Amino acid sequence: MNWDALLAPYAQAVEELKIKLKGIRKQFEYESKHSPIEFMTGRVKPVPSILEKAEARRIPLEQIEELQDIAGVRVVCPFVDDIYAIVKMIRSREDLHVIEEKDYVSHKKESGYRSYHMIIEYPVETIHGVKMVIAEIQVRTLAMNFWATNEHSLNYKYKGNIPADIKSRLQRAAEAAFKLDEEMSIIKNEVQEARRIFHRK
Ligand code: 0O2
Repeated sequence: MNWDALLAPYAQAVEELKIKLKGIRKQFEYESKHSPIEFMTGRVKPVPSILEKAEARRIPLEQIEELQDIAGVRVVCPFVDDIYAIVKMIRSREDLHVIEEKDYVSHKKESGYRSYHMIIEYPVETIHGVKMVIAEIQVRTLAMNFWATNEHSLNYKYKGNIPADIKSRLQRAAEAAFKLDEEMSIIKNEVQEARRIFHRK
């Protein structure tokens, strides 16, 4: 398998999507409005993780492109409302097509995971013409991201079998993150104004 050739359009999609999302953030800044984007990251799934996921899902190598998160972009927002603002913006874009949405913000996963996932189809121009690439956009708050990043590391460390005591602490941490998002939403206007004053300095 020529992984470099296979993954090249995915890498290009990730870079282009990151630039476009940065564009949204900049526009909000120019208009000195609250930006719903705190930061974003993107990655192409490493080959060993692709192989692991394909094996777990019994996807043969020739159909590897069925995996929907080979290209992944993550948008991290200050507040919960911002997630839905971003989702709306992504839905209305003409340079991509949303094919599936998973709202783990309103319906958290059993693990305690919260995030909004959008599976999109994105056209990448190649030397052979347009290639439609499937990518996953994850939209979450800073608090959700903090929780998910730590849980992901623990899952990696314990190879998916996190001990029960740590699991229950993670459940409590997920509840605390939820509460934090709720409290911050209530004082959102105050925080936004403080941020604007700070940036004007
Ligand atoms: P990595 O290392 O982030 O690439 P499904 O069949 O719908 O249940 P699917 O198709 O994997 O599952 O999609 P889903 O649920 O949208 O999850 C895909 C990605 O979401 C994961 O990618 C994680 O990034 C994130 N995610 C989902 N559930 C959890 C969770 O419980 N904890 C954390 N920390 N992240 C989660 P990968 O491939 O697992 O990993």
